[in-house]
Amino acid sequence: MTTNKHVLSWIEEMSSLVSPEKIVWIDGSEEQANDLRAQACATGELVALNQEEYPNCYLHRTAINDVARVENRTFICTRNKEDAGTINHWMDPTECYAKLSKLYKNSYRGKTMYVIPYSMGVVGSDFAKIGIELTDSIYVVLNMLIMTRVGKNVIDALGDSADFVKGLHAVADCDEENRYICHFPEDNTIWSVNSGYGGNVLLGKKCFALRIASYLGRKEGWMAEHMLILGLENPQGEVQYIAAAFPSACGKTNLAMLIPPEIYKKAGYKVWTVGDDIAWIRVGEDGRLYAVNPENGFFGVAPGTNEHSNYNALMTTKRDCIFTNVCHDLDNNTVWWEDLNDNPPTNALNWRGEKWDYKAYNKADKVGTAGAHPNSRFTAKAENCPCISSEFNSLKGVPLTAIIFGGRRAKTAPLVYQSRDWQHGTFVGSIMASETTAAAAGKVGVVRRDPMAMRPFVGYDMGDYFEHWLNMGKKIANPPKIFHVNWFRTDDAGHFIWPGFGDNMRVLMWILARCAGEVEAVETPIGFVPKAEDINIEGLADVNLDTVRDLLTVDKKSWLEDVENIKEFYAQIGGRVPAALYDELATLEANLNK
Ligand code: GTP
Ligand code: SPV
Ligand code: MN
Repeated sequence: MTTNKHVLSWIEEMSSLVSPEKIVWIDGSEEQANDLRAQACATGELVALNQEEYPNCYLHRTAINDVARVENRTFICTRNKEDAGTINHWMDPTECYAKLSKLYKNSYRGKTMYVIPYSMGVVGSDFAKIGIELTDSIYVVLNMLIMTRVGKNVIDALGDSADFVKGLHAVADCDEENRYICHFPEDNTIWSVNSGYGGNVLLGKKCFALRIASYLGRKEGWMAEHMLILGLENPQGEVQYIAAAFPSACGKTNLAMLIPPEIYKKAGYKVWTVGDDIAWIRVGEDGRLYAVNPENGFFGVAPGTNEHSNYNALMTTKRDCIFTNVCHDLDNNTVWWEDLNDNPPTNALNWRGEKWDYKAYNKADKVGTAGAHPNSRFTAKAENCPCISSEFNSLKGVPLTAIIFGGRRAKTAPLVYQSRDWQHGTFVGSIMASETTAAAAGKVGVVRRDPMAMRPFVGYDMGDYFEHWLNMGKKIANPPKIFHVNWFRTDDAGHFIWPGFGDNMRVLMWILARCAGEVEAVETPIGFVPKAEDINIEGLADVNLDTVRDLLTVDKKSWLEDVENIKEFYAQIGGRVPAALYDELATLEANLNK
């Protein structure tokens, strides 16, 4: 496949470590993919679904102890500990290579080593970066074929260059106690061992496109962010682009594919999806920010996806899709998950592969009783999405009008507010907080600070990351305006107050009106909040002006509690938090005490 000596000698070194029976290059062809699917079906690694209803769709179950990213086993291995920062787990690179080498040793014995050359970003674009992943898992190969651009043209684009990210993955024994997801940003290297779950093993995604890429972005003057990208088209056919960072399982895929409410649809508004998880962002010649989605597919949360909440995502999963850890309907050989519809299958296997009784479902113990795991996923091709943007394959990216941060907060954060400028916007991103979700192992529903939704994904010191945001601001002549949203405020009974999903478009419309200078706002201690009457609620049954007022309140007492928590968090990040952000924090506190 290649004569590139950097590639060949690295593969030789790795294969002498893991000792595969043979080595197979993945060429991106449909024949080869079909072959691998057949092999995986023969061993039970994949289950072929009802091919009439779900053409080219498959079901996979991971090990029961391996269903989400493992943040406490994720390491940034820089030579100096300080460069990884205090929020990341750190290991000395030499020590880490030695430790993991023992786990990799002969782990491919009797197995095939698959070599996956892939590009993050359109091959030939200035944004694009190349990786090669070595894996012992067909499931990983088939997912990478959907999530990235794979094939011979990638190897051709690499030529003789040594500039590629070296990824080594082994499911090995899938031993939880010896599971490691390690990044060596100074060596362009990722080592992942003892997991078979998405975010731990599809190395192009979080490992490369965020952790390694954020490190490269700082060095090279661009940004790698945990953001969706959408285009909002008005009835005149003009499209404005918005990027939004929400933590894992907090609504990126849903917002990226939203269907406008009837009032906007009728008027001719449309929403187009450029990306649902990751944005690579550069300053364009016109001084605006341009964003691309480096991925080629969606690795989306299945539960909650239905005809009403996210019709476009549901349609995207109807062909060429791999489902992971969902419920298997044995009567029809199809898939099911909680909130897909009100008809749970009566003859089914749950995500563990056990006979499942839907009547035993108990919201308080989803993992134990649900048909589908709360973090069960679909891997679907972007090109199969009904609302995929015509700019999806754009070489130069799309210009950003607005950046949105958002968290899952039952209280405190209002439905939407606008920052005063880039520096204040950076501050707003840096103080983001959200309740934890099933996307990562650990307790669910605990509020933690998650700056820019990047807490688990920054490949270096968090304070340096904030500084990089501020520095980027100085290079952008026409910066996007920065906002914060919260779809998840609850009433005293714990129900979400805002209808969310498609109706989030109502908030986007206010955001774009602000960017165009078309609407006034109310200045509050935290930033600009809409006048309640400026959020369009026409056609909403359960929301009136008072509800909106409620959603927009800024409660000084709970914000002052937040300020104390932010001080602790900044202190935890340590000495590299920029002084400008401490100034913003002091301003916030003073505003609240006024
Ligand atoms: P990752 O893929 O983990 O990065 O997640 P994501 O940010 O793309 O989240 P996704 O859109 O998949 O949504 C996760 C969960 O949040 C699903 O269960 C959704 O049903 C729910 N959700 C999404 N948007 C909304 C909303 O506007 N309101 C409410 N109440 N729930 C939402
Ligand atoms: C996330 O957790 O933010 C995801 C899924 O997008 S994973 O690929 O597992 O990271
Ligand atoms: Mn994500």
